[in-house]
Amino acid sequence: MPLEGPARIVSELTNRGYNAEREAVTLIASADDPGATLERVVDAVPEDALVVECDHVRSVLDSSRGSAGGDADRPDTSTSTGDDSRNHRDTEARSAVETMGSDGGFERSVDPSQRDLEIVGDMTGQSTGTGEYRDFVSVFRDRLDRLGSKLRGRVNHRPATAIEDMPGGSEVAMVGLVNDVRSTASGHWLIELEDATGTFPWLVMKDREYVDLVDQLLYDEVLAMEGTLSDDSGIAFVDSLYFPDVPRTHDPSTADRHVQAALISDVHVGSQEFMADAWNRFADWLHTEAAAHVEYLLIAGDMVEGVGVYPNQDEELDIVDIYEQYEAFSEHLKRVPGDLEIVMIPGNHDAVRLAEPQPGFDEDLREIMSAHDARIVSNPSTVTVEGVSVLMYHGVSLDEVIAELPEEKASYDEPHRAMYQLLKKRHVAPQFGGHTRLAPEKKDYLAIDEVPDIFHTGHVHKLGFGKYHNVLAINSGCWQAQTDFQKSVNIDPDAGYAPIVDLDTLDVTVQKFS
Ligand code: D5M
Ligand code: FE
Ligand code: ZN
Repeated sequence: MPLEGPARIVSELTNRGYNAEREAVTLIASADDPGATLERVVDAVPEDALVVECDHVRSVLDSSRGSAGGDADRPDTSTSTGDDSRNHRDTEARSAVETMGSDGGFERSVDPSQRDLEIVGDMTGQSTGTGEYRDFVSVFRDRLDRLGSKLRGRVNHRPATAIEDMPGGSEVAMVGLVNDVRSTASGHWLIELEDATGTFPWLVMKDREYVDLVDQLLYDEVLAMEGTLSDDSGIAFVDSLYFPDVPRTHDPSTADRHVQAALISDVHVGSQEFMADAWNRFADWLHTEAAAHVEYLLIAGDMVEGVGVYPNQDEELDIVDIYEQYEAFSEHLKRVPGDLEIVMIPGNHDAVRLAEPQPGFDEDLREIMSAHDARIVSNPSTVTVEGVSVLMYHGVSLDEVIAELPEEKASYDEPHRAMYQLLKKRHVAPQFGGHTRLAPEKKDYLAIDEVPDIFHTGHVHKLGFGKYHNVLAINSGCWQAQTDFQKSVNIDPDAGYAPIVDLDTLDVTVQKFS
């Protein structure tokens, strides 16, 4: 039986952390049902064993030969908990299906009953914005309320107007939005904070340790400052500065079983630069045994190239009709295994409003993209996958963070560092009025209320990942080769990679298809 050949058994054992004696592998391979035998051997080896020995295999084979009625597949309920026996049966069912593959081809077999996917923060259909000025007021007020609440316990804050009335020399603190950042003639920094009552100026002296943080500020982010009032109470000298931030003690949740998610973005179907070959290799790989544990596919926006997104973009279009682009995307999506759970959010090239938050696609587009019952949610959205919360955001604000912040804090080569800044500011798109367009809404859907376990973005077409206060930040690269624009500004995209996350450990491996 080619599928149960020794190489496959060795790799299966290695995946579970075991080395094996050669003869042990041969014994498993020559058993009646190698898949089931392997499962039983793994159950039977002592907990502290690192090597599967032939004695372990022999004792399993002997005991199944002796079992009444030949019901060797039944888990030993005397030693297994309810959950274990369920896993046991599922894996056996899986090996049974695998052996049915023709010509030695691998056939995926997953158990949907083990799946656990919950959409938490989808704002599709919730948009309340009328586009009027007062909606901008409410969205910023909501931001200050919600992100401010993460800071108010840390400082003894007062409203801006109350600070003005306090005696000179008082110790004061305030929580507010960054309204302005200016350097003074003498090289100090003046930061104007705004709250619901008004604004107050804070001075960061050039020789204070906080001066480095001034470089990292973005307009409209929420901060707390502590300091000392000047003699005339007209300004406060900053002693401390706080970001809403992610607590260093954040303890991420992980899945209870070995299951993986592929995180991708920026497919750009319809562009002449869309890399169909790389995509097909990726889709084919998902059908192989190496991807047997990949049960989720998360796509963080820019499904298609779109039309009229950038000047002269039409010169590089392969498909000029937007609906035809989505039809082609859907065909490409059909190539991935039908048993994957797929979640998609839109990006700036997609056919939804550009202002963020972007609701999920409308009915017409959902119908076109109905392949595999993908879940289509807003940008941003949070999805909980087997207990692991994933904040998905396309990433347009990253351009701004990279442009505004010093190179070592945020760059295209290390996009995950720019993501750290968003986590620190607890907001996916703090700065309003630049690249990022903000939709006026009653609620600020872009604030990061709950700390995610994984933060997934795309947009900058660069692959990068790392951990910030234990949160895994991944920017997932793209499936579009370098465009003329990118050539002109020296953006060298990471195209044709798929980062794969182990949801049980939050470890990342990168698969290359280009
Ligand atoms: O953008 C991919 C990356 O390239 C992102 O960092 C923006 C940048 N980009 C690409 N084309 C342009 C133009 N024409 N102007 C400015 N910036 C651009 P994406 O939107 O995902 O294609
Ligand atoms: Fe893109
Ligand atoms: Zn984009």
